[in-house]
Amino acid sequence: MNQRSETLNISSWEAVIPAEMQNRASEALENGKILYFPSLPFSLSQEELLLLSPEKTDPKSKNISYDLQQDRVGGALCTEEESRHLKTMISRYAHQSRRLMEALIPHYSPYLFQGKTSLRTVEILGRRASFRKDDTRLHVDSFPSNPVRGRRILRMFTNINPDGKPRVWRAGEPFDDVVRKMGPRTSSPIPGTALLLKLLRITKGVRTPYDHYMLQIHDRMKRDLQYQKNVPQEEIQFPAGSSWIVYTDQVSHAAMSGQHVLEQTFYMPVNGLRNPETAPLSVLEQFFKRQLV
Ligand SMILES: O=C(O)CCC(=O)C(=O)O
Ligand SMILES: [Fe+2]
Repeated sequence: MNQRSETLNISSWEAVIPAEMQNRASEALENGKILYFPSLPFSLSQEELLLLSPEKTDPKSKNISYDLQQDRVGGALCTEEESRHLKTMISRYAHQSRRLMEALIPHYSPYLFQGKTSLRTVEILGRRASFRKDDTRLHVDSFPSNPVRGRRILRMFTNINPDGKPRVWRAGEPFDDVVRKMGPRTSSPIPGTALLLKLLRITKGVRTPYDHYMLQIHDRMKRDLQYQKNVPQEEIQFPAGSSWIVYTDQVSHAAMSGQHVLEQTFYMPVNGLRNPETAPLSVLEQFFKRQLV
């Protein structure tokens, strides 16, 4: 589809995937490409289709989220019956995306930790957000309250738009280039801060120097409007019925428009990768010449 993606023609969540394709998938992903499945739709029942409405998302949240571990839905404004359908739909996506991830890269299976699943029904275009939460600006993922301690953020998306509307992204420069530009603009962590943030429950766990630098890079990218405009970039359209997988901590991305996707987050420890050298942790440790977790 373009330079920044690798297309895989898999059209079933239960597909048996040949070894050649498994290797292509892990290599592309770890080298910072978006794995693109042009025809991998997620089917919805009549009741589930009715849930695709932004009014059912609590205005205080960006999206409806589901925690498979606890079997709990958050951020929804629904009747009891709607909640039941909502849970059925999102948990089905959680299971299908896990199943596909494991078939696609069996090497990852023992390491993959399944994070939140989300249903995103609010149109991106025109949505208001502070610069830090504004995902229409190019960024690599890093979240203030959610330290990952070096683990990778791997996300799977499916465009479930019932009107055939694409989700439109921009993809920016390779991670090495991001670090070369933004690394020198970061400041060092202040000793004691990470512990304080944890004690005040601002972070869910201690923020490592890795989390600190990733968050600074995320913020510095989003804050710099010249960078946003001038950095090499490419528009990517994900049509309704397509799916894609990407290491969002490594691939500079921005979501420009679109409505209705399902998303599954996985966390991957660096030692579970086929090539740990490609991890943002390795790149940053080399850049700062120190251990960061
Ligand atoms: O909702 C989207 O299409 C992507 C937003 C984003 O930046 C992300 O999920 O990391
Ligand atoms: Fe993101």
